[in-house]
Amino acid sequence: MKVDVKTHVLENNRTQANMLREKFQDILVVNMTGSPGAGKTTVLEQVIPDLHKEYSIAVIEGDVQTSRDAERIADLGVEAVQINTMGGCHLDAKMVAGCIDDLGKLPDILFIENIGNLVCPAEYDLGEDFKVTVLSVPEGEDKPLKYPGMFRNSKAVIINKVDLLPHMDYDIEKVEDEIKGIQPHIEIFRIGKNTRESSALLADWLAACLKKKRA
Ligand SMILES: Nc1nc2c(ncn2[C@@H]2O[C@H](COP(=O)(O)OP(=O)(O)O)[C@@H](O)[C@H]2O)c(=O)[nH]1
Ligand SMILES: [Mg+2]
Repeated sequence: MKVDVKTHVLENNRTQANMLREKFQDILVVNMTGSPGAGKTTVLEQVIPDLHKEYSIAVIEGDVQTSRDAERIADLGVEAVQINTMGGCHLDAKMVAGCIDDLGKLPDILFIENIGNLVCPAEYDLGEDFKVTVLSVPEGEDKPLKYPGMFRNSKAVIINKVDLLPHMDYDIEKVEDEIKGIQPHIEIFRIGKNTRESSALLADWLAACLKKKRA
């Protein structure tokens, strides 16, 4: 008998994720994905202070090791829980379920920062409303076409570090067209250091997603 291990693992994960989604009925859960160093934690540091004026926020931080990102988030005055996968290349729904009670009361918006990787996090449902992928200019123009699964499974993409565009050979319009070629309805946000308005747009969009879910 042939057993398709990958399908079996993903089905088990989906069952657990659906149980989480029941729990998350009244809150917005955003699974943040992207390569190591793309700027996932930095983007959270930019949007959380805006959103925290009106909403309670918590963050689950996934990392292979260390609690550095959770400490950065805790410095913003919001709750942060760290999951260390000790070598694992993605978070799964069981890991999220295992730490959700550490948060106490569920917040209005829960961010889950996934392990830095454009491959397997695309396939693991964590009970989230949607994935937001952070892509950064120094990674190069070719990443959406090389890792289409991540873009197909994301509701929004942030092209981060746009402040570096003048120093790089990077055609941002072409990259955006290629992302839309993979997923025509995707939202795209350009964010960069010293461009505050753009992270404010992302914060507004996330708040609108929460309001729509609760309407
Ligand atoms: N120039 C520039 N650097 C950035 C920007 N966002 C993040 N970085 C830098 O990129 C590095 C990785 O950021 P981090 O948020 O830790 O990435 P993560 O691994 O995806 O969470 C840090 O040194 C940040 O200061 C940006 O918009 N512009
Ligand atoms: Mg990080």
